[in-house]
Amino acid sequence: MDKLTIQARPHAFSYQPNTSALIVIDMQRDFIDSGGFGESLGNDVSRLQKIIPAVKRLINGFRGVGITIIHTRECHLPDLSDCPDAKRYRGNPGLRIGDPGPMGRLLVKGEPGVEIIPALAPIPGEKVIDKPGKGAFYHTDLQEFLQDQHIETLFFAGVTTEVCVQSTMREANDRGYFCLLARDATESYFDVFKQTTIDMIEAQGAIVGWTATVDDILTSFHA
Ligand code: TIU
Repeated sequence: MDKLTIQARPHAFSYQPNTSALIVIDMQRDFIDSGGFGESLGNDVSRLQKIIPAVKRLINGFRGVGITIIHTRECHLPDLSDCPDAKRYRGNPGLRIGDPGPMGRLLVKGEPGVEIIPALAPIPGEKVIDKPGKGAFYHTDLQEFLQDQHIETLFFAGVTTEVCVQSTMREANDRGYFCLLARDATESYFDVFKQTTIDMIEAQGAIVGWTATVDDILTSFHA
């Protein structure tokens, strides 16, 4: 199969659709909706809601050409045995991971807050990875899944840019995957962190990976 090319930053990005996958990071109610984990940390969740249409367009585009789609959700076992104290007992939030909130226990598997928002819900056949860490490779079967599917290139979208998205891109980069982040399909609670993360990823000749807009990516399908 011929390679496709995206007008990406810091320079053009080539990939083969049949060895590519889109990873949509943590577009779950706990980060996007009011009353979840993100808001419990003092964040304005409306910032993240603004990217929903762009993420939807990206997912629909990948579905349209049959490229593998993976969704992740950050969550812990109900007994919190996979939530280290260093993660739970930090800062002074009103609620901690595992505490009951308006959408169930924060970041606990099976609770309503862990569900991916309905607008971006996975469809049958799309893989959903529950991850206890910020990176999606840590304590998950992501690496085995990608190897089984012969995936070489990963496209990224989701939240938050500098936390779970960047951690996962760095893990992927170290494992040898070509990585591209959809700049307008990711968001942070902090404007400066989003921009700085994108700058860091692209710097030094794509030290972590490439970035492009959703339009740039979708255009490459029909070149
Ligand atoms: N707090 C924050 O920015 N992010 C997280 O805690 N997790 C993810 O990024 N998914």
